[in-house]
Amino acid sequence: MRVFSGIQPSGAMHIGNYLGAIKQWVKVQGPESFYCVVDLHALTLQIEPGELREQTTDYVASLLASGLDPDVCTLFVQSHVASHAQMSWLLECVATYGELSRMTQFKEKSSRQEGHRVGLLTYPVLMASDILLYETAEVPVGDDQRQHLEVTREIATRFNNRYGETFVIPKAVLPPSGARVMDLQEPSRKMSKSVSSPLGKILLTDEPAEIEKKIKKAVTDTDGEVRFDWEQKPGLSNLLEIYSGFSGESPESIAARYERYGDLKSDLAILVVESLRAITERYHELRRDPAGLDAIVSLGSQKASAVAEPVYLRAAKAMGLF
Ligand code: ATP
Ligand code: LTN
Repeated sequence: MRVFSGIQPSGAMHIGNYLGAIKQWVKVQGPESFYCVVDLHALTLQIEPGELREQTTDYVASLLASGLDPDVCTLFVQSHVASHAQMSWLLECVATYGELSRMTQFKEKSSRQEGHRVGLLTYPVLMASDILLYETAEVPVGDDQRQHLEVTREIATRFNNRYGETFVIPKAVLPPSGARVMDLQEPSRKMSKSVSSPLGKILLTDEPAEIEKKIKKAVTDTDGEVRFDWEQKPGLSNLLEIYSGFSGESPESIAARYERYGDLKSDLAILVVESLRAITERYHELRRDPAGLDAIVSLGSQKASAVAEPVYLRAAKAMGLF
């Protein structure tokens, strides 16, 4: 089964990224899995060149530390494979302005930024290109990417109808728990690299004391009953969801074991610290060997190009190029 997914190297990785996406990537990885650090996507928001370069390597290290095995799957960097940008132009001439301007992420991010970049609008087309180039069947992502997957399917279907069968129609695959981890301070919105405050998100690289502090200070409610109920108790339900994401137990059965918020928070802090400990240690080890990381992504780009280029050429020919 061909699998593709990507993550932007902008801002440090948080447990929403881990539970919503990376944990599934690791679980389903195999010779047909392609995972990509999407540095071209990171250019849609303000980022210093040096920071982008540094974070791209950080992300490669974090993904390996989380359990991706370069001997099993293909891990690479988007800008190293030219077909992504090339395919994106072709698909910009298939996607419509209307469908792109209706995207929730575009509306949110463009309203926060004066003089926002055109890339913010065309972002889902580049994402569709990423996915379609690999004849992808399944895309493991968090809930916030569902809408982008729908547009990908529409663009692919429109292309196939207009120019002949060219693309496989992919589908999103969401994890059973942790598909939408919320901000610890504002549980009405998702934990986000670019929007959440430091207290609102737990980073993969946070020290144990910081993790404990953030969980302790997480916003809950005052009625005191431990119950899984997103409507009435979004803050507490988020903590139960995180617990479930790390332990595999259902949020309801976790809730049944606790009478007090404080006890739940203490145990959750221990669970998160323990779950992230091995990842953090491995990350620091890998980060000390930048040449080793370069070698991994360089091989990854070669493997990715070999799959993506023929698909790009097929699409270009179908449209009348060459
Ligand atoms: P930003 O909010 O700044 O756009 P992000 O935190 O959403 O960034 P991405 O690189 O865009 O991070 O996302 C990488 C993967 O992590 C995607 O599959 C996305 O669905 C998933 N993801 C991101 N945030 C969450 C979250 N809060 N809960 C679950 N999954 C998430
Ligand atoms: N838009 C995604 C990142 C992304 C992606 C992809 C995810 C870019 N290309 C292809 C899955 C498949 C996000 O998480 N913000």
